[in-house]
Amino acid sequence: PRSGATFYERYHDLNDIYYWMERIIQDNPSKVKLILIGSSSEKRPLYVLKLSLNDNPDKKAMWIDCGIHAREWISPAFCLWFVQHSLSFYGQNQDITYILNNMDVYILPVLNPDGYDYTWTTNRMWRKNRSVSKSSGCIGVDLNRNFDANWCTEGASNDPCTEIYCGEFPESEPESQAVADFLRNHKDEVQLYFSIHSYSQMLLFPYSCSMDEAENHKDLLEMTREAAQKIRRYYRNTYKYGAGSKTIYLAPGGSDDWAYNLGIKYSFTFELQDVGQYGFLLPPSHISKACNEALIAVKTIALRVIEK
Ligand code: ING
Ligand code: ZN
Repeated sequence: PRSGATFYERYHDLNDIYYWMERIIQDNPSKVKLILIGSSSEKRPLYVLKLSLNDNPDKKAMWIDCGIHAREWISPAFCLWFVQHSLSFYGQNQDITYILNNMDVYILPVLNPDGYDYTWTTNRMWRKNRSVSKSSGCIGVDLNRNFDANWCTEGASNDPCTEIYCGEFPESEPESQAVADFLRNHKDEVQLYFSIHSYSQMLLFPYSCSMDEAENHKDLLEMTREAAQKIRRYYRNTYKYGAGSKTIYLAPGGSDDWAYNLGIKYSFTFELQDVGQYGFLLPPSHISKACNEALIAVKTIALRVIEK
């Protein structure tokens, strides 16, 4: 590692992330709980951390998932960064204190552990999960095309050998099914949903699965506009914002659209750094700035949602 870089300024393989989770719960037993929500197609555990820093009875919650796409390494790095920031600055930083006094946080650091491990051992540019298609022998479903939101229409493929394969049916994959089941069971509590990707520097919201406008489009647009403005002001970096289909591309079966249709009306997909210079291979020296940018965007939006 670069000399002076902390744990959070490096990328970590899957086993290190599992060890990190163990340590976080051991060191913070009253604040963090480990929840097993399912297992991957290669039978790795899917763990969610629940941060609950205040026992205010009628607290709502936010959800953050990272690592749905294997090669987007800055994404799991952000989930770790967020947990570290929350635990270190609760009671110190005004915004994170206010947010955690009003919301619990469910964090899934690696939604696609099989794919993530494969990018460390075999193919750095792998995107999908690692389930085997019986018909073709090809491997992997794009988990962000496998949710039940205009599933497998334009912007996804039914060819198992492509990068945007939608799977055999909605939630055919254990990873997407575990997330969907968890959110269905917690939908009265979870008000705010984030899915973290890279790259392209965008703050996106529904819909990506069609050109329709979300019912609260104006609200979502204003929240992302404010978040992008803060990133520009504090970190001198530019993030685009808007509905997915009009800002990035038409993409059915995504988790944020599905969560939105479930009733989580504040639902976002963030595309972190960069805009293509390094792309998925963002150097570790950029982790701190990339994560701080995303953090300010999460905080800005969470504060607005709490005010509603
Ligand atoms: N981008 C997302 C993708 O899955 C996206 C864009 C956002 C799709 C929201 C659907 C919903 O293609 C990356 N980089 O993966
Ligand atoms: Zn992605």
